[in-house]
Amino acid sequence: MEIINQRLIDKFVDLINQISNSDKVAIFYDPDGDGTCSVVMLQKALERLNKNIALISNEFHGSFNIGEDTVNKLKEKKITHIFTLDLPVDYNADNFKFLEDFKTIIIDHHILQNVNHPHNIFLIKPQLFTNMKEPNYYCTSKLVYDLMLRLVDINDLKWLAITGLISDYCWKDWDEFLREGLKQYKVKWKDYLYDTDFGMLTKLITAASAFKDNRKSINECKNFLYESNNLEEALKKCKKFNVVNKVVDDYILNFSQRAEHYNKDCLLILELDEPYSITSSISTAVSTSGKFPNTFILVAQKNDERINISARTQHSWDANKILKECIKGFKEANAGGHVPASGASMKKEDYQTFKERLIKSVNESTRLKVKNQ
Ligand SMILES: [Mn+2]
Repeated sequence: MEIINQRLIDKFVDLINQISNSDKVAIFYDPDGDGTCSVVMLQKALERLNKNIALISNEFHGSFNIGEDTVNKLKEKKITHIFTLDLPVDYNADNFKFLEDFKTIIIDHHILQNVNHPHNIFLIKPQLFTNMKEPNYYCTSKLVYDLMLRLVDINDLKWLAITGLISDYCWKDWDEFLREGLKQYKVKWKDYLYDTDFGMLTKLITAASAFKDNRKSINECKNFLYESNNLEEALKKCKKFNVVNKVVDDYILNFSQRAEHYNKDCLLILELDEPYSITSSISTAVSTSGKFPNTFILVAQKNDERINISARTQHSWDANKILKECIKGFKEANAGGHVPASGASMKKEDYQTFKERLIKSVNESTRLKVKNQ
């Protein structure tokens, strides 16, 4: 990976340096493994730079659609600067309008949608300053770590950058960084990094975010990470969230038996009804296990009156595109993500149609032709 736009990084550094003592910062982060590691690093880095953080919020998850209520709350708190982490803010151009009175810094690795944003918005994504072929592998935790390292010593937080990278499955582009990092922390290397101690921490963060408890558990988890000086301490504190993983593990172990098989195993669908939001934990683990290298994995879960979907494909299909096509015309439905990992949400009554469309669209003939496969 090479930096091809140093100017953008310099501008980022300037922007941070320009935050004054009287300014007030708000941070919005996606409460997943990558976003949670990012926010702890950013919070600590900004505190070390004596910046005044007035609000940290994880009210947006997976998407970012800010509205008047949140804007009013920010104004009441006299917020001047907003950071967003791991959230695709540029997907909705309305956000730019709502954010017009703030300086906003978007740190993210989702596909670029709206480059034409107003002057007060600063967008930093890997495709804007590196030559990476797959910029989505430069996840937000690694971005925050690398960027903030230019301003302040946060070498002691490297364990959080590693955890974020592993959590978002960004392994192949950061082999050297990960190998050296694990060695430094005396953690035994395993090719399947979810099986390392770092992998365990990603699972505990994901578990905390899975509780349907109004984000109480994920907030607690974020605070545990903040209070921890190293991986060991974090693992100890976060151990209590492991109860979710036992349920998840059972589904992973028995995935093939419990899933519905379609189109000569091109498509496997698992439908669940559990008190935790665990679709992406299951789909990620099943997809990265190596057991189904050429399968479109879909996990669907009922959540009140809606169905939440998580899809994984190991580059065999464009999951992002397929999900978007399958929800076309549905009211109050959304879909989005990356080529190998994507999610969707829709009303319960639309699920059957969605499923029929999906079965039609995932087959041998729609498989992506990707090099190095
Ligand atoms: Mn991410």
